[in-house]
Amino acid sequence: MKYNLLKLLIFFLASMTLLSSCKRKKLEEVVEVPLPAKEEKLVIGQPDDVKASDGAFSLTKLPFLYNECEPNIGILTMENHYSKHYLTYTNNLNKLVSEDPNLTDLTIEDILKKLDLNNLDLRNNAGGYYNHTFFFDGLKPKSEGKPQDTLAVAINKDFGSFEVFKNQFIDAAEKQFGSGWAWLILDKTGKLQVISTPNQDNPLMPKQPVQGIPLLNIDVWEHAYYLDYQYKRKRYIENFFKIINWKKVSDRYEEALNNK
Ligand code: MN3
Repeated sequence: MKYNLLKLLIFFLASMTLLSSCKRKKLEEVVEVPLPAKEEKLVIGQPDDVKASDGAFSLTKLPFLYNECEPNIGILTMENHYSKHYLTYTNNLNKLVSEDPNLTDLTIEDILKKLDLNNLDLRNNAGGYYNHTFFFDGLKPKSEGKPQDTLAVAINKDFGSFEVFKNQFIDAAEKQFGSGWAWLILDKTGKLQVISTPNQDNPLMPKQPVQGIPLLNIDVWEHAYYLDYQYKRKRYIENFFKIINWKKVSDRYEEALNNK
């Protein structure tokens, strides 16, 4: 009797041990993931360390660190956008300018205004340089929310209210098919308008449906938001309103009025 009880106890303990080792094995199989190789580790530098090639144009200084617009624009998106995409447009433009004597000493605005739209290399890279410089200059980690000065008055006058303007801007940016930009501009009649442009085109270029002086822009190429928002472009555009530098936009408006 005693012997049988001992046997039973041994059998029970052995079963438990076997069961728990099986469980452990199963668990190990499920959680085991390959560790990243050393070369896959991400290195994120500083915006000030990024330098364009020698030439007519340099990068605008990013007015904040890569992580400072989080969570509205993530650190990886900002780093890629500034140090890879923007840098490439700038270096390409410098090369094109160095090869074409007609472009020597022109401002970027003059290059765009005199552009031959059939010159796709210059159109894409001069556009890309201008649009990105303008975009990064207009960002601020903590936005004022909305303008408070003469621009605010003009927005109320031309759109009816800030909310109407905001909805129009979000709509234009969301509906721009494929890659492109949405803009707030001052048109030739002195009226504010919301427009969008495809690819790297912008409202300074010839033969645009609406030409005008840019005041605010948003990049809706997928590289500008896809890591953070995937297909939810509208969420990105809505959150963009949390990082607009309205003081900068107002300064641009005053300058545009003075230059008209
Ligand atoms: Mn871009």
